[in-house]
Amino acid sequence: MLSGIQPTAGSFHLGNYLGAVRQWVALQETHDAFYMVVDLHAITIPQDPAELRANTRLAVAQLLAAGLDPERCTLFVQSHVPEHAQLGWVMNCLTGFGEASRMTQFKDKSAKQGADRATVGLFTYPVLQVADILLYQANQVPVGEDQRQHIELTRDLAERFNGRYGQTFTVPAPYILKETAKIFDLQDPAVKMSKSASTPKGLINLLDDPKVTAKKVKSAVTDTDTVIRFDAEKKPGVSNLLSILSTLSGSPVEDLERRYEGKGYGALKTDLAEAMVEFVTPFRARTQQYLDDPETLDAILAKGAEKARAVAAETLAQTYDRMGLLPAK
Ligand code: AQP
Repeated sequence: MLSGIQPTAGSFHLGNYLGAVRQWVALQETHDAFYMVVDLHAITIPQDPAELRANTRLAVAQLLAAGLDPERCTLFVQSHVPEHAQLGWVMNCLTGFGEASRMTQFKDKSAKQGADRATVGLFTYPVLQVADILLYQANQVPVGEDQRQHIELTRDLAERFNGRYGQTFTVPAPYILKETAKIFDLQDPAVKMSKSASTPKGLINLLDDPKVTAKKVKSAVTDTDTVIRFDAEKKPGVSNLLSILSTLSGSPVEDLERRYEGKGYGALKTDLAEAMVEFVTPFRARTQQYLDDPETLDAILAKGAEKARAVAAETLAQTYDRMGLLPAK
């Protein structure tokens, strides 16, 4: 099991948590799990150095606050394991230019950057992601729906390498839960909640003041109908709220539909706002506790990098060997 998250926005948003991090926490109990803060992906767009450093620590603190346990998983920072960049280069040499050009996340992100400002790093970041996954021989990758195409690319490249040089890499599958595969913007439920595309009112940042979060939930866009029913096509706003409440409360969507029969959207929003406040209040406090203890944080990361490197170095050495790169004596 392998997954990663960017340290770019400061606070994680609700989409990051429900789409990915929540699954990471559950899966550490049953799988040999590697989770990382992907700072090398973050630098595909310009970053302020001091901010990047602070946000990397903040991302680690949030992962711990969400429930990752360094005794149960390997938690590390991507740049602490140089094999990512090294296998990334190998994968670049295996990827077709046209193949990389078809990645929709690159198209979206480069459009936001402006064609002249998008870097080669941004163009090849899906290929670095391939290396991230293959280094750990991951069977499954818990991510949101927006990452599905990158897992497909990973599968293609793993099979290509194995076909050309002999069985080397495990071919991974995406691990995407239907209910939380895509959390939508609260103001525009046609688009995914995203740190760069959402309006501030449509984006729930987990570290925001809980009062702000409650207000955003209460002003979420719904529709002119009054029935609380899950219908992603006809009632995207209400369906999004139902998915979020269902996951946070553990009640299936059908139970929620029954519970709100004959009630208005106000009741649903009030309960969801309450559930959100209940979730973010201790999350914020725990994050702050980890931030207040940088030595412990650094010790966790040092141990994580050591464990990750042991696995990554073995995969890289085998890859180089299969390809005929002369070993250093
Ligand atoms: N709206 C979402 N619904 C479900 N899952 C989501 N993820 C992101 N948005 C949603 C999942 O979160 C994980 C980490 O993604 P990331 O490192 O790309 O984080 P991000 O850059 O903060 O995500 P954004 O907001 O989507 O960034 P931009 O605006 O740059 O595109 C991944 O598993 C992702 O699927």
